[in-house]
Amino acid sequence: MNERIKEILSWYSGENPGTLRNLYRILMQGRLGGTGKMVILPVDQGFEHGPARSFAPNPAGYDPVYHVKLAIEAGLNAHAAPLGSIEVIAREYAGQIPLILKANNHDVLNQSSDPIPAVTASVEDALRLGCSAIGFTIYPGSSNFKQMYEEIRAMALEAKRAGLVVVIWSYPRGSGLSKKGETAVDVVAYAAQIAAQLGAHMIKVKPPTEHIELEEAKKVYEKYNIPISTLAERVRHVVQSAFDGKRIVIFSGGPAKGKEEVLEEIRQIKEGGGFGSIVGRNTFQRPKEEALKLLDEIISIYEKD
Ligand code: FBP
Repeated sequence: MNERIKEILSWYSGENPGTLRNLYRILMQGRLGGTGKMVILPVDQGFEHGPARSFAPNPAGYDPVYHVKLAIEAGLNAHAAPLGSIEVIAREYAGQIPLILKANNHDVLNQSSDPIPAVTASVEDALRLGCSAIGFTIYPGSSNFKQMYEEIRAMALEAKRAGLVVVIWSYPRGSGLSKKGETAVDVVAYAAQIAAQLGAHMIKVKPPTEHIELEEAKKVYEKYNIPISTLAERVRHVVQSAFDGKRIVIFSGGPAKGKEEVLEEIRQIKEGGGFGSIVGRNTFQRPKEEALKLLDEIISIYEKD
């Protein structure tokens, strides 16, 4: 094991060998294996946004098999999906790429200003399907935060006992925040801290903007001159907010956008010390060859020393 992977695993030394092995698998898989960086393909958007919104731009994506093949061919570190999709692919692709079972999900058929996902899969499902990790979304800022935090507390305990990795999608949202506030730098940093304190091994957040949502926080950012003017600086601050970089923090891709815009964002995430990306729509909504090419360029950015 190289020094960087040893260092990362040392931050999790309280965990059992099963969890460390699964984390190691994710860190060692694919083209970024051994670098301490990672790129993951998440495909839960069919559930989260609806099938046509997610897959009409590239209809091959209606089939869960398409995504796991894309993740393997591109040399990614892991693939995340809800229960039904994992059940379709788990047997045929067993052992070929670490799977993250998305264990709660939300849909847009009942739009509440205080969203809360439903628990849609269990630790037992993850073990039965040979997954390395469970994935769980929390919405800090929703008035239902208490239920989500308590659900992940219970599921994380069970997952850790079973030797799985816990990945938290920490997405600020709800009546406590303005729309702009969902990606404000102070709020995203706070969301990373909350996920770390809830026991996440890996944390997924959205790239933060320069906006500061909370008045009390604003005073502190100004007083201490916390640099937040470039995305790289903001990424650095978010990573620092997750135990001074001792938790793996990765950044999501967001709605489909131009290639140059995606690549520039990745360069900044890399420069800011982000551990990698979890990119869904920007890859699977492109035709396969184009997606493979983009993923190749994304990986090349993370690969550079
Ligand atoms: P994308 O790269 O497509 O944004 O995927 C990352 C992700 O976290 C998905 O797992 C999830 O479905 C989606 O973002 C949620 O997006 P939104 O917050 O816009 O509903």
